[in-house]
Amino acid sequence: SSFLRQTYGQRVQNHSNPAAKQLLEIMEKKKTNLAVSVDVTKSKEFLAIIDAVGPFVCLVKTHVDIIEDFDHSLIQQLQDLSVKHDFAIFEDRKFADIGNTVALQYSSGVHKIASWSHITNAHPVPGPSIISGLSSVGLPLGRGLLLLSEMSTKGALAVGSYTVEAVRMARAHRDFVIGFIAQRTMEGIGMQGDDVVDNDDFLILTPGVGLDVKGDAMGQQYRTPREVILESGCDVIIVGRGIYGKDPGLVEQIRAQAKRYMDAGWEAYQERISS
Ligand code: 5FU
Repeated sequence: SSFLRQTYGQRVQNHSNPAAKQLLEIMEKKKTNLAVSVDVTKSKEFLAIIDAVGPFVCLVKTHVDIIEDFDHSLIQQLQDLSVKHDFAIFEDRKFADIGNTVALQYSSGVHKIASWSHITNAHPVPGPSIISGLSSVGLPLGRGLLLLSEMSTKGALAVGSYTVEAVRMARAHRDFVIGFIAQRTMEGIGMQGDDVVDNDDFLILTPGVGLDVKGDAMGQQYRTPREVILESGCDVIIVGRGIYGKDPGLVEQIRAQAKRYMDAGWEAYQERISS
């Protein structure tokens, strides 16, 4: 029995991590599997986009280190919007260092990511110690971690046995690792023998989603919500420039695009659970 045919609401009970539960509850309640990636460099634009897409998203994904006029009032405003619109926050930090260093990068510095981001992510390249380091900070705060087991870019090295080992690392740390950044379901990956049951309901959050173009000039590759959710078994579509890319100043256009992606993602999900 696969988790792919369970509803987001049914899957809440498969998780003990508070961030995973929160995300699934929001998805079920708001009927959206859309996450918006807000990669702009000015606070004002950042907040305006988030306020515009808020009603349509389960999650807002940030790269807080690209904001030029960052200060902590921005975090307060982001948190206020997350309460106003009921979405979770995911700082796409892609930690990749030794445990001691990532624990400091996660808790401290200018951004103090662990204090406000419900979910963050890490490259599995250093091995399991990156999970121990991050969980020493994040687990007591109820945070969740995604491992990058695959990437959306042309020529990505996260394939084959690297992906399999990433899944094995996650299985050994189910309290803190809630899922993956990946391009397809990780269900069954790395299981040995036909008699072993895969009891791990990981969340798959998937970037590289676009309805109008196939890629950008820097190696990004886009697939449609239908390919991602229905054909590949992912759970959340992450969309950036497809939503705010045309004119980040035009709130009505951004809202229309967010609605368009939300509808496409939800339709693909409904087809999946009823198949
Ligand atoms: F891990 C990954 C990945 O494999 N591909 C990605 O594109 C992360 N991303 C992020 O998703 C990337 O850093 C951007 O923030 C976002 C995609 O933005 P786009 O504008 O939809 O291409």
